[in-house]
Amino acid sequence: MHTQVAIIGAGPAGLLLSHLLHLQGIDSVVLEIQSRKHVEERIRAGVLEQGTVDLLVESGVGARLKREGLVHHGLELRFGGRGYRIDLSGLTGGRAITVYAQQEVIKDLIEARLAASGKIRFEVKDVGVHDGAASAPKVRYQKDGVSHELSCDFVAGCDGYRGVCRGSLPPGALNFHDQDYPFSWLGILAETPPVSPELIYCHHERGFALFTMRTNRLSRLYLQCAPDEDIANWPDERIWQELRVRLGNHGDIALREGPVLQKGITTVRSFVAEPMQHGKVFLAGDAAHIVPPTGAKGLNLAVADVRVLARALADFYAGRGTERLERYSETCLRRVWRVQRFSWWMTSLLHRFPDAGPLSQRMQHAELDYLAGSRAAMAALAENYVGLPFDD
Ligand code: FAS
Ligand code: PHB
Repeated sequence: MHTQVAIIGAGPAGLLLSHLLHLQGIDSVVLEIQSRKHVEERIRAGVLEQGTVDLLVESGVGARLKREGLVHHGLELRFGGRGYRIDLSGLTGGRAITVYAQQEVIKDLIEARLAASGKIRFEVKDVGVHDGAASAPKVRYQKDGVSHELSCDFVAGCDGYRGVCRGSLPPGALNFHDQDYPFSWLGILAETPPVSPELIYCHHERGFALFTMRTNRLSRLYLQCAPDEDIANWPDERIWQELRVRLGNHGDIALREGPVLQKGITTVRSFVAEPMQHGKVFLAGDAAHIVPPTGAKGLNLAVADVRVLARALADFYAGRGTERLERYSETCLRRVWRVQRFSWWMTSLLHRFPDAGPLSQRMQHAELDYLAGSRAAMAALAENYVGLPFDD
């Protein structure tokens, strides 16, 4: 079987790419190791940048997002016993973020692909990319015990951090930049109203905490924990107790407990693979880069990558040349490093570093104090948080 673009991975990067290519009349096949149910129920991101929302709406998959998404014009930083609101929209000429769960974006994209007879192969096995540098790459895979070979013009590696595409490239083809942070995030999804209508990022001597949500009845709550933490050490009541302590006792808000529907621990890492292309293989999203979740950027960066890749492939198939394809990596990496820097900065600002001495703790407080009192500093945070405008 032949297709123009073989897409590995049905996460936000792979599905949105397949959708954007379809709008340009370009054929693709999406190969996914998990089931449809699994990818539609997997709990991940929750915050969409302005540019991500605009692209989903403009490309025709944003109707439910517009109806059900929670638009936030601000967020709160909490430290030293009080809260400071960052007026995101006021500081960015009206741009905002939207709280809408990643799995809802996935459901909307799968629905749109299948309604347009899009080809998504779920529950495939042993996916392998071959001849990625040749003129006609091939992707081999197993489905229901049968071997398949998909020939294509291009391969889009949208298979996440633990996928196969990055590893399918010849040794030395890519350089890697990697940094693990000395902590992880323990996250829960709980059936309880959010403590506040906007996100609250807490810096506390016992560690970072984040109070976010999915809906007006579903809260998403995160605690900084040890990098090798065992979730078994965290019964629900200990999680609630620790959240309460880090939130602090402020008359205006109260954390109400509720049934914990899901809990898990996420690694906090910065990772970049350069370049993001080799031959006919193009990496996008978590397959090429991981950002610490503090800046809420992972999903949004995946969207930014496939927006660039879809335009470059559209140029190629429309006979407008290969210039955008040749500049794919350079174009994406400019945004990737800006977003890496912002995510590292938010992480450094708000977490407790186990080995930090009194001097760096004072510096951290001075930075928080400066931020809380400087419109210019708040504007820099706001501009990055709502999402930097797309370069092209
Ligand atoms: P994904 O990992 O989402 O998708 C890759 C797909 O490829 C998966 O479906 C996988 O099953 C499939 N795959 C893997 N190997 C394969 C193979 N060999 N063959 C076929 N398919 C294969 N980001 C934000 O922007 N905001 C947030 O609030 C936020 N919160 C997060 C919270 C958590 C707990 C986590 C873990 C991440 C969070 N992120 C957040 C980041 C996250 O959203 C990712 O950046 C996003 O899922 C990246 O999308 P993809 O690149 O499509 O990769
Ligand atoms: C989330 O809602 O899951 C979320 C929000 C903001 C972050 C990270 C995660 O920085």
